Amino acid sequence: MEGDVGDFPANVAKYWCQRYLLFSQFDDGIKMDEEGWFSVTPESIARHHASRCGNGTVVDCFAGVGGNSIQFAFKSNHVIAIDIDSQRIDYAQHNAAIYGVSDKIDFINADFFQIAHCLKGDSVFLSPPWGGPDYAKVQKYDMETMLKPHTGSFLFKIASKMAPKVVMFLPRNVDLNQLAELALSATPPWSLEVERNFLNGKLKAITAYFENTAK
Ligand code: MGP
Ligand code: SAH
Repeated sequence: MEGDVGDFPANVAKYWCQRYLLFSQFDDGIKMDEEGWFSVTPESIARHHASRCGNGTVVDCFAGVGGNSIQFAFKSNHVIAIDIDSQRIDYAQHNAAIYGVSDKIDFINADFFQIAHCLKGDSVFLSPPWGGPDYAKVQKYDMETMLKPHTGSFLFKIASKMAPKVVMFLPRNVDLNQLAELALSATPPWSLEVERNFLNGKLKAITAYFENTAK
């Protein structure tokens, strides 16, 4: 994707201006689409997620254009990247090749919820659609009504059967009480650590790390 900020629609231009924060190798031919632009995890935050997920198998359930999967591939032995959108998972594979890590990743074009029962890993990473950039218009983001395509509690329930560690990347205005409720909903309760992710001094998002400490 080449050009000048004026070549992009206003809703994408804001993200194009931040392109090197999203992908430091952007100019090597990174491919994006509109949802990719507003959803991709900035590279330094994705690198941090990867450092926290360890070197075992990581399942990236909503891979998008690959921002997180690429960084997981640098740190872990095996990454499973899933996306329901066939063009976006193709872009993820293309982008991973630019970073030289596509051989570490299995790319699956599927509805995560249809295949979740077949998947196991050491960590499960969830960065689902938040309902678009309008997520920031409400004071408190409600995971039970605003996350797509399913509620936060449904997501956690499915993911917690796949691995002893579940990591959720969520809006900066998410209701923290709801995160505590998720951790307490497991039997026995899982531990929860909530992290605020800043980029150049600006709060971008929140990451919740849930762990089954009984295992
Ligand atoms: P943002 O709030 O749209 O951007 O998203 P920014 O630059 O903080 O906007 P500002 O106008 O408040 O300054 C911040 C970050 O959240 C993005 O870079 C993405 O990493 C992430 N993000 C945003 N959305 C809408 C989604 C989403 O729907 N899903 C996921 N997984 N991540 C998102
Ligand atoms: N972390 C990613 C961005 C994820 S955006 C990155 O850094 O690039 C959320 C993604 O979830 C979108 O690409 C969307 O196509 C995908 N998605 C939505 N519903 C899905 C489902 N049921 N199964 C798998 N992927 C889904």
